[in-house]
Amino acid sequence: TPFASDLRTALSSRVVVADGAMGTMLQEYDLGMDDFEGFEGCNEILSVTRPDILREIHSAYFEAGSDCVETNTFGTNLSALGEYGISDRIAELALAAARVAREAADAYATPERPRWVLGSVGPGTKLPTLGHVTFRELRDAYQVQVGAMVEGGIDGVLVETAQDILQAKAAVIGAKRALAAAGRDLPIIVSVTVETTGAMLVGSDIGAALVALEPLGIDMISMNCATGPAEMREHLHHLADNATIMVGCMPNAGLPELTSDGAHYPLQPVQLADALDEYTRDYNLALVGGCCGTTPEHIRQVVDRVQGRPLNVRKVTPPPSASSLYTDVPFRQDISYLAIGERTNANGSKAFREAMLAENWDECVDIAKSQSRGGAHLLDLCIDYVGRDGRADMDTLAFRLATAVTLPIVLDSTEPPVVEAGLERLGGRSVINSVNYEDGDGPDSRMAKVMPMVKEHGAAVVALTIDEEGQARTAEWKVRVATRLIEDLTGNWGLRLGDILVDTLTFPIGTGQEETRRDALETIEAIKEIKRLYPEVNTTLGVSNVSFGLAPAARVVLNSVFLHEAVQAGLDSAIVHAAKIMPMNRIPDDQRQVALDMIYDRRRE
Ligand code: HCS
Repeated sequence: TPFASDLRTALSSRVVVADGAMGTMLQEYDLGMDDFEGFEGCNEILSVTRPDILREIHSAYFEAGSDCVETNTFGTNLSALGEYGISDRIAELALAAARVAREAADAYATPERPRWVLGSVGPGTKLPTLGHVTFRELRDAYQVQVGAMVEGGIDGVLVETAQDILQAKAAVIGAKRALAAAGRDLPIIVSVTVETTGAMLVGSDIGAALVALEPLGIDMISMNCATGPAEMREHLHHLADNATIMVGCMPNAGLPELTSDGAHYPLQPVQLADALDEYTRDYNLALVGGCCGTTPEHIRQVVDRVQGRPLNVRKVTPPPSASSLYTDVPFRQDISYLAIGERTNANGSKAFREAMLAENWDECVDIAKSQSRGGAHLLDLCIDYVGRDGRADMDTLAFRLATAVTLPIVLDSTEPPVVEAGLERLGGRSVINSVNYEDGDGPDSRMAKVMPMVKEHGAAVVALTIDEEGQARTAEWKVRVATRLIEDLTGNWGLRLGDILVDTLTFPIGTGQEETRRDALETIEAIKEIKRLYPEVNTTLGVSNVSFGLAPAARVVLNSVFLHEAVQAGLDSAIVHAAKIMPMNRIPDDQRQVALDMIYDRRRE
């Protein structure tokens, strides 16, 4: 039936219309200090003191034809209630608000015309990316809020007005934990706010937000607040072309104009309806509604134009990508390879290690920035160093790098708590380096500890060809472990093939040791075979290891030639010092020949 009572089913088949504003509607009422229990301006209090007003607003939207209304819980969170010193009332106020909305919805619902309640989850006033609040505090408070709203009868969760991707992640993860605890599977929508600058408050473009949020396992990405529909158009276009999940839009009634008696929203109901009519067609929007300045009259006109319109199937195949706070970076580059900067590594770079040990964080950030200038697309960050507090070092550096560099981060650590510290600081989509079977895949293995974090935070992974027997040395062994990893990560952990970067490992071939001299060759053969078996999987490699032990100039040549050969064989990305990779036409023929003979084990004794 076209009016199935399940919200998720409805959203996937036809245009669902939400309500308009709550906050600006409340401003129209003449409310006194008593209504706010003395907490002047704290709209959330009204859920217990003036449920009659909320009922009136919800009813007005249902009368106008809304399929769903939002709970009065935009500020029922840690920081917004915290401003009034009442953050201990999150559950109480969220529950009360959800009950009022539920009752209103039930009063209008009929078998033919279900009405739903979306639990509004606002951003609060403190942004984790800027260090105002920790990820964990936020996540846990959001869990409390969503848990109470579920108890109050919501049909879906709407994380809205997201200004910081990391805050939105905390909200989604908190919501998922609450839903799991309640044994419920409700749709989760994340609606981001893009300012007139074209970016979210912390500087993220819409692509960065999509790449980071979609893998969390949400149902829809939407946009709301800050602007009217006109300014949202190009961003909606991007979402329509790149989101594999549903897309929604709830604009303000235009850009607010400041007048002597407060903000005035200029967009007329028919203009909002015109825009949303066009956007639902062009971008196949599943949910539309209004934000600040919109009224039941706006919604009435939107309902008349788009409500119930069937959705087309949007078939998109966006490239698997990582993102920084600012922008997204596909794992597969059109030309050449994806360069993962290797210098921000306490084991691989002396300069970085010394800066870290001296806790000269500015210097660490400078090294990261120089990688960025040198041509890296992603940044490998490894702070593991015996005797240091890895969690603390990762916490410090990931926090700084999140805003200081525009490159997505590869969190490189053998310690699950270190990986977690990084994930809790990075708003973008990170890559975890690595998972492998060094200690097997049992319940106490690192694999079993890291993968739940990868899943919960929506990260991608480097899958390293190491098993219980050690580091895979032959092509056959490398392919065997890669296959096991790929099948495990997709089958048991639900990763997409494109979110796996298989690292086939390579050993130094110039040390004169008999047992490693064929290593580059075996690696190249393994890459070819893995790409043949799994064309969608990405491959990566720590290239510089191949030349370990040689003189610096020879290392540059061997690394560059080996990288070139590996890319020819199908290598998608490499962990390298990008600025020190030479193009083939700049390497003298005789030197290149020596390198090729080493790589393909054609050395004369
Ligand atoms: N649903 C909220 C959003 C504020 S940005 C409201 O007040 O309408």
